[in-house]
Amino acid sequence: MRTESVQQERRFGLRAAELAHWNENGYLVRLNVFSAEENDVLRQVAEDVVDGKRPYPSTNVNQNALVRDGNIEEQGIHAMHKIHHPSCYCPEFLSRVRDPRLTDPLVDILGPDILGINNLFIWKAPKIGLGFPWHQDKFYFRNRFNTETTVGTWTAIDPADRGNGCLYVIPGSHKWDILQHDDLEGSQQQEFKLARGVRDEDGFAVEVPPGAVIWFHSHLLHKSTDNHSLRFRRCYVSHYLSAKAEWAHPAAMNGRRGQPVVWIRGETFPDKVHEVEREILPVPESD
Ligand SMILES: O=C(O)CCC(=O)C(=O)O
Repeated sequence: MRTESVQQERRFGLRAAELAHWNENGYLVRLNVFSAEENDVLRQVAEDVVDGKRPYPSTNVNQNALVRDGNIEEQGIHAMHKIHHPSCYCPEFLSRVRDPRLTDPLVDILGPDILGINNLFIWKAPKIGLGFPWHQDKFYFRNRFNTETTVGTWTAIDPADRGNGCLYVIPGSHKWDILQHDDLEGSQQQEFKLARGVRDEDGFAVEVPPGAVIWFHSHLLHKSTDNHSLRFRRCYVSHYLSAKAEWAHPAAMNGRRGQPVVWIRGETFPDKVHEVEREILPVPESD
């Protein structure tokens, strides 16, 4: 379906040096992409969801595993891990997920026709916020889509550093195959498995100020560490797919209700992933 008849002007596309960095390393950082005021809007909406001031599917509101498992008592955002798919339920997140400052660079990597396949606002609470083990996003996304790469974007809401659990990457690992991923023991969010054989000493800490964005390839090995500081480490993550990608299998298409695919820009194609949401979704009555 043709959604936009005119070629969208791109102010924020990748410069040659950035594309070269992407091709060599599999990730890219830009500073000052979003202002403190803009990020504060997202932070406030996310807090309103946690405080029950916004309708939101309760299944998409996930507590920190230590709180969830009864090991620690915390309230409000101190008890939180993430809200899932906020762009489906909150207009402020829908406009952020489509913001050209996030998506113009994607056109140079994925082409002009782009879908959103996952997004999450993450709180890493002071002292108890848990890290994510080494993983490659494609280990998960390949169960849903056939495509060379999806692209993740990671926006810092707070300063992210080694103390509060910033992102670590292994530069160049986007050229590697997808590794085996093994289950982890102990209290963690149980969303991610650990990529086998990865060495911590190969990781590079991507410390960034608020408003910075990291774009990353779906083969790129990345992780984050626990928050040992007294500060929050919040971020907003959104993942994108070319609209020329195909469903991995019919069940992936049929299972999309829990994992909505959102139109971002450009066209969709009837024989590809084209079952997309364009508007804010209703929150089920039971919530
Ligand atoms: O924000 C983090 O700490 C890690 C996020 C991450 O690894 C992911 O979304 O794939």
